[in-house]
Amino acid sequence: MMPTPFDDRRPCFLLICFFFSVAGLMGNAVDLDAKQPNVIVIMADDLGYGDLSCYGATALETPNIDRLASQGIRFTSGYCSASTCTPTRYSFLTGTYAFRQEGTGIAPPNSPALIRPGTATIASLLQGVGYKTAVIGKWHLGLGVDQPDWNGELKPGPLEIGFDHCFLLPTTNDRVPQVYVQDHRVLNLDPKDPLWVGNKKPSEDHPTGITHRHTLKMDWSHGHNSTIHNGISRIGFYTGGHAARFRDEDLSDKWVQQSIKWIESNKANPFFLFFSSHDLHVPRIVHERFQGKTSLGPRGDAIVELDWCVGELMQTLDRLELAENTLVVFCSDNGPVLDDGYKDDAIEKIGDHKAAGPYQGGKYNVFEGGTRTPFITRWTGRIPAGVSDKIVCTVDLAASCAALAGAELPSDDCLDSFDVHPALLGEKDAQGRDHVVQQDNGRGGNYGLRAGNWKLLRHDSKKTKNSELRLQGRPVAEYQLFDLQSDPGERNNVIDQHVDIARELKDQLEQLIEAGRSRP
Ligand code: NG6
Ligand code: CA
Repeated sequence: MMPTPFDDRRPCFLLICFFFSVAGLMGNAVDLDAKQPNVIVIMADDLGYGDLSCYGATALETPNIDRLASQGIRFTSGYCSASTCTPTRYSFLTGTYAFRQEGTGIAPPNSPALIRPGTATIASLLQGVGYKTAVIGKWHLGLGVDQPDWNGELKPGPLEIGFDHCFLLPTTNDRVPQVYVQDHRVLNLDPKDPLWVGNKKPSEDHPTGITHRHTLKMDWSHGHNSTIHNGISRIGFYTGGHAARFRDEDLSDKWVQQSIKWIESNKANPFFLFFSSHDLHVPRIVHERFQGKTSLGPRGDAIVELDWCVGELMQTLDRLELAENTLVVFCSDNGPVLDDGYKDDAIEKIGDHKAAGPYQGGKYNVFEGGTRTPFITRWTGRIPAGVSDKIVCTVDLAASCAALAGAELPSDDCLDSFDVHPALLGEKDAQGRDHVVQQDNGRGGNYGLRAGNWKLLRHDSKKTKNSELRLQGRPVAEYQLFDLQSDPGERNNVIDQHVDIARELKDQLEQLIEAGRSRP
């Protein structure tokens, strides 16, 4: 097979150095587009707009993420496409809004793979143009055909949709089981102690968060009362697989270690790493060295642990001299929630901290707080430092990274992914999106449409979670309209004053949903 120009970076690097010096002497601009950048997407879990010091938090400090922001672009209108995890991850990877696909709401422990093999993803597009690709961290997009074969081959999974390597927490850590999946197998599984996962109590005497509540190291507040592991009861039941089970406290260390190892062995190629953190999802059990580090309790400590992970990854890029050829994107999978099922003092210790910043709502709803989240891009030497108010969304990363890597988008995939790479790179006069659709959880839920400074809410289900309206016990109107310029907190519904605008936006939203795609 003919070597591609990217099989070995050394000659390429020398050539570029030569090009740089000649171009420098001639005073010409260098076309960096010619080189495929590495891409690292760091996705936080349940991190709100106001949870980082670079986004205004004062109750804690996030020096590493702040440094990333100060060296790159901090977006003030950066979105994830849904206010729960599974649909945001689905749309980030596939470039298609999750509401177009049945069964993409929060995935249960035994969920089959939600992204069908053959679907183009950000990983398969980059892999197709010579990238090495890996996902390390939380998956929560299902494994297997009908359900995961925990004791056999776990496929299809990431390796069937464009990843060369995966090292995963299969679902989310408040769901069973607490084991790592490495490529197609549960790591360290002893065949003599098979792993069983189910949604019914396996035997009468199986200890649960209800029967053994007094033994728990972190009590539950709602749900999360089934099988106990590491002193924490979870959603769902499991038995066996004892040698494979991890300690919650070690997740971040393990993933950072695995990521560093993988970057080191793949640095000769262009690479794409999806670092999928579990911080600050429940149960918020951080490593001992971060426990008690903030006044906010475990939720704040988890933000500090996340910040540490980002610092380790940045240091690795510096040490390997990769920062100048690596686009780092930092984002979140949905907005914040305080009590998400465990008694971890998140509400009691919140003080003046505003997890969603100036926005209303958070996880589970379509107010801005649900999807407008921290969004930072950094590419040393390529991205000018600054703050951007351009609208960008995690669903755009597939098309944007494909464009940067020289991969062509298939016409019938990545149906909602816009190439906004000029905005992501802070290029002069670059435009972001002019609209973005927000959803809560899965198909058939509620929608938000932000277009310019207008925001239309469509509550099909007539109820909303985790917002001021719910807390006040007030019903939610089917349609509401807000002017985000004067009312970023979405408190003043102006639908009756702007009937024409509301009608236009209703039509636009309906059209975006019905058309089956928004990318031309
Ligand atoms: C909910 C869980 C919540 C969390 C969420 C998924 C209960 C009562 N609540 O059903 O704790 O796990 O699912 O979060 O069980 S996400 O960030 O992965 O979408
Ligand atoms: Ca989440």
